[in-house]
Amino acid sequence: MTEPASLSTSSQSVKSLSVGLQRIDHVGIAVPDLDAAIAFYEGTFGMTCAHVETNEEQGVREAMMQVAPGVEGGAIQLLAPLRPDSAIGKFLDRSGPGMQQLAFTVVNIDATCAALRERGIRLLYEAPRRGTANSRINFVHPKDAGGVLVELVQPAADH
Ligand code: CMX
Repeated sequence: MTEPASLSTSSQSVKSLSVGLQRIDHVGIAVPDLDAAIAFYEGTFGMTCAHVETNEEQGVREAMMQVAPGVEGGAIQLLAPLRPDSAIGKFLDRSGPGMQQLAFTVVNIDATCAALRERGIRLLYEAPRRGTANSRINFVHPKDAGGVLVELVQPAADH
C-alpha cells in the first residue's frame, strides 16, 4: 500500500514537515495563589522551584517547577495573575485553576512562526515577546490548535 506523502516517514518528508520543535518545554498551570501552589507542588510531588519572576507585560507572577532533578524530568510553570484582566486572570475566571498552556522549545522562533504561518496557523503576536528568563515567546491561539493554547519558547542564549 502506498503511504500518502504527508505521512511518509522518509527523512526527506520528515524534514519538510518539521517546524523546528525540540521538546516539550513546560506545561503551564493557572493558579490563583503562586506561593500556595509552589508549596503544594513541592510538598506533595517533591518538585523543586527553579525560578520565580514577575512578567508585567504578560500580567503574571510565575514559577518554573522542575519535576525531577535536571532538565530531563521536564517542568511545569505555575502562572498567577497580576490583574483580573490579564490572560491568566480571564482564564481563572472562565475555567478555574488548571492547565492553561502547552509549551514547546524551539531553536529559532522566527523560523518556526514563519513555517506555521505558511501552514495557515495564526500566531497571537506579530513578533515574539519576552517570556520567562528572557526567552522569546509566541502563541498559537487555542482555536487554531484543537483547543490547546500552544506556546513557542526560544530560550535565551545563556540558558
Ligand atoms: N486554553 C484553551 N482554550 C482557551 C484558552 C486556553 N488557555 N484561553 C481561552 N480559550 C478559549 C476560550 O475557552 C474560548 O472558547 P469558546 O469561544 O469556545 O468559549 C475562546 O478561547 C475565547 O477566545 P478569546 O476571546 O480570544 O479569549 P481570551 O480573551 O480569554 O484570550 C488568549 C485567549 C489565548 C488569546 C489569551 O489567553 C492570550 O493572549 N494568551 C497568551 C498569553 C498568555 O497566556 N500569557 C500568560 C502566560 C505567560 C507565559 O507563559 O509566560
